[in-house]
Amino acid sequence: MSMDLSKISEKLISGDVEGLKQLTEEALQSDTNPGDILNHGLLPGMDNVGQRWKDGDMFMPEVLRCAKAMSGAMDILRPKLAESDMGTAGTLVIGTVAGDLHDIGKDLAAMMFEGAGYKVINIGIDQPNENFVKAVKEHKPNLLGMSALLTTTMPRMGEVINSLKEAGIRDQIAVIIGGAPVTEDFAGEIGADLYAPNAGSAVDIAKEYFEKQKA
Ligand code: B1M
Repeated sequence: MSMDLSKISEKLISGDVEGLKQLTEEALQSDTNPGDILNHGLLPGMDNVGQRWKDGDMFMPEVLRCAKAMSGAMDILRPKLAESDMGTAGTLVIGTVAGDLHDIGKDLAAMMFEGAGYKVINIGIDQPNENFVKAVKEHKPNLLGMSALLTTTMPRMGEVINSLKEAGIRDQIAVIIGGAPVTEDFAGEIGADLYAPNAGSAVDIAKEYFEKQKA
């Protein structure tokens, strides 16, 4: 019998790393769909954490612990999601731009894409502009994702886009950007194709974009 997935959300919100791993295993053993565990257990839990953070009801060490719990559960889910996948939706190269060490939102976005069937190449934090270009050349994704949490590092996103143009590969990919200080207007200014206000919407925004391209 499928598990009540609010238990997963609650365990995540409590930042119980080992408890969440155990519960995730139990959910899989009880034949709960891995996509449901992600979409109806982990992600609502993480959304709740984000909201509590914004409201000042949760502090940074707790947020980090919740992110660690999420990551532990994802390590268990990842292979199952890949098995249950509806085929590869595409390939995403994603990273946090140079000078920026924030990775929680970027990793959430990566997980969302992974959960939606994308092959995800997460190149990490503090990535020099040329590493994005190198990764695009190497992995030939259809989507490049960049995250920035600092107003001082946001300009790196535009620089990466310019480097892609210089390398003659800008037209081969769609660029999606996100991060707390990033806005739709900024995305337009730097010539990004897509802006996602949160990790949850990023996949839908990309899907809609690719569907429009096909039509
Ligand atoms: Co930093 N930090 N931080 N920090 N930090 C902020 C961003 C800040 C707003 C805090 C503040 O002053 N109020 C501020 C930036 C101010 C500004 O630039 N305007 C700030 C600062 C100043 C700094 C330092 C400079 C502090 C210092 O050392 N004096 C320093 C910089 C280090 C560096 O990067 N070079 C620093 C360091 C750190 C830690 C290392 C301690 C830690 C990061 C740990 C980590 O990421 N592993 C940290 C944290 C945790 C934060 C806050 C508190 C939380 C960020 C977070 O993870 N939020 C943050 C304050 C805040 O945001 N309220 C703050 C939760 C996460 C889920 O949200 O990343 O926004 P977020 O992601 C969202 C969306 O933006 C979106 O989806 C997610 C939600 O679903 N999204 C995408 C993000 N990327 C996306 C990509 C996409 C799509 C959607 O597609 C590609």
